[in-house]
Amino acid sequence: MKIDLISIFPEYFAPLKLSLIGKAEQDGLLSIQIHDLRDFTSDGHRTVDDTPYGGGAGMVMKAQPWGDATDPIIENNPQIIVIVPTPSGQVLTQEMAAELSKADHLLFLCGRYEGIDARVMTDLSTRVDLREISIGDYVLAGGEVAALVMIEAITRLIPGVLGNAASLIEESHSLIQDGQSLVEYPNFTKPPLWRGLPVPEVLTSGNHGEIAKWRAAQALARTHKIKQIKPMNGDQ
Ligand code: 6GU
Repeated sequence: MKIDLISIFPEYFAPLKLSLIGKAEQDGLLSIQIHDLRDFTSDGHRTVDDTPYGGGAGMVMKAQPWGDATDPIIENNPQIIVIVPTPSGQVLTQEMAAELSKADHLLFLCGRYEGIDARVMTDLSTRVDLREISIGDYVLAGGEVAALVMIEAITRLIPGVLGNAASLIEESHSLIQDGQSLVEYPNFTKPPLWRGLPVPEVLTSGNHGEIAKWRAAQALARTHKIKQIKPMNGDQ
């Protein structure tokens, strides 16, 4: 997968060199390119923002630098998916991450201030698959951290990026009830007793059927607790 990122703070993406994503890039599974929006400005001050038409607080990112930065990237890649991280977008789900992990090429437009001139999105949406995506119901100062979150959620689902393929398969088994993802069951490792707290007996029983049943029940109970979704078939 190829990933392009455009931002006025390219240094924000230094963590992409670390851990699984950094390794995946070294292994040739990912190719990440970061672009400085200010390289596409046309004035000496490298201005990227201006006051909003209609008035109001804050500044809006000018259309021209975004247009000039995105044109060469999408030019020869009509199948590219362009993602605009924004608190007014559709909230990212595991299902969306799974779908996006199948893409060949993603481009993230990381805006700051009160957002990007809306004509940039209108113009892009005539030529490419454009998605405005939020990472949750709160407001960040810019799209960079949200893009990092999205990239981690998406790229760990690419075959070979996560070290342990078995853990992905296990995860997919515990997904989706009524279109909602199930959270994981609690995990334990040695020692069997820590600060007076024992490991649940079933996990040391060696009975794999009982272990699977216990884990499924725990995952369901935790999911109901945090998401307040209705239990199926009236069971608690
Ligand atoms: Cl994607 N961007 C910003 N700026 N704030 C957010 C967000 C994105 N998702 C939630 N809050």
